[in-house]
Amino acid sequence: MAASRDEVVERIAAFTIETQSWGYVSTGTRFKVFNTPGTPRTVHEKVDDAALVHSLTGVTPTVALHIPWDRTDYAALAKYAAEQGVRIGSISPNLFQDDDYHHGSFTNPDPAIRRKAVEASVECVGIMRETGSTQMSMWVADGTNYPGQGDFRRRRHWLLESLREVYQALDPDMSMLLEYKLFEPGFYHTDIADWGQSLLLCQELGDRAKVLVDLGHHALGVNIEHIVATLLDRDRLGGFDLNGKRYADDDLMVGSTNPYELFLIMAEIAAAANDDNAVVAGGAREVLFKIDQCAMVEEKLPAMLRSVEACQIAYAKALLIDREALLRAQTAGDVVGANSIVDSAFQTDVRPLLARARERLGARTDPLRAYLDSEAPARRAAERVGTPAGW
Ligand code: LRH
Ligand code: MN
Ligand code: MN
Repeated sequence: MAASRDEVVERIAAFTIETQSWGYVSTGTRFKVFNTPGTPRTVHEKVDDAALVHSLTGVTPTVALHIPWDRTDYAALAKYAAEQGVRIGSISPNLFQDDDYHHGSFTNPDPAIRRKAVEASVECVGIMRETGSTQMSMWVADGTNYPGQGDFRRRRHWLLESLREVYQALDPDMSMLLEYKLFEPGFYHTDIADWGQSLLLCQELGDRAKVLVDLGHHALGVNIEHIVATLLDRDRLGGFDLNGKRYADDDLMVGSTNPYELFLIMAEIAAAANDDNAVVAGGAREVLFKIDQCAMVEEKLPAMLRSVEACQIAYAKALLIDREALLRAQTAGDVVGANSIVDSAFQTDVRPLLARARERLGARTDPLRAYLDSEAPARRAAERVGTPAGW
């Protein structure tokens, strides 16, 4: 049976999504960064925007930070966030923006640079303690552009050694989510190129190291839902960086061009959450759903609201798949029937269910409309004069 409408409402109300500080500022492309009025100038204003999104949607209680983009007095920021009604979520060390990382961070041939990268990451563990964060979201930007530029196995040993030191610095209630990326900034190879590379490293690190799946970090045509199912089955799915992909790491609004893919990914989550045999204890419930999108020409707050809704729509539709009928069709070899069952859940308009979930949460039934009709856009634009914060 599919979940009843009431169950869907309940589960959508309980389904939380993390927004990210860099999604509230102007990021753009390498050709031009366009600003929009009301862009935050400080990390506190980024938190204000995250809090506004949470008050409108009721489902985004945490905001992810990147260090040093968000360098500040962290204990004070955590207190400030709590006063605004949100918490600090995952923390990411930036191992890519210093000149020292010209030839890599954890895999740099220079041991002093590797040490610097480890120390920058261990500093993030301290920030996690100060802010109450329990998840380190780790992306290693290392890679090469040309054959011969680096020694794969030597680099792998350095990578593992560095990651191990950071992992061991985590408190017992903290976890490391290890992201992979097919290309960029390295175009010949990246040191953690795919889920297999990431999984192997996680297995070598320990149980609290899990794979983070960024929806934009795959080649076109890769079946991401199959990767998700496999990781769920091994209890190694740490979470998602959610965004929309047309070509690669486009960081567009979630589900904007590929809503079916997002739905099929959520279908794996919904199925695993229902099926104790498929998930090692607690697995599905611990998955982090983090938005990782960048504003190129779009207004950031509306874009974030669209993305949150896209996640909710995909999850609600996934919950509507009639699992028993699907199992019967699969068992009977009814290919078209099985596919129709999945598709008919996707075709359902779940927006009325989302509105009911928001009512239950005391949020706005149409968050985007409520934001656009409020005084917030004009107030933010009037108050936030001066230089906007960078990433
Ligand atoms: C890398 C990435 C990673 C970073 C973020 C800014 O492409 O997806 O998650 O932390 O972008
Ligand atoms: Mn990412
Ligand atoms: Mn990315």
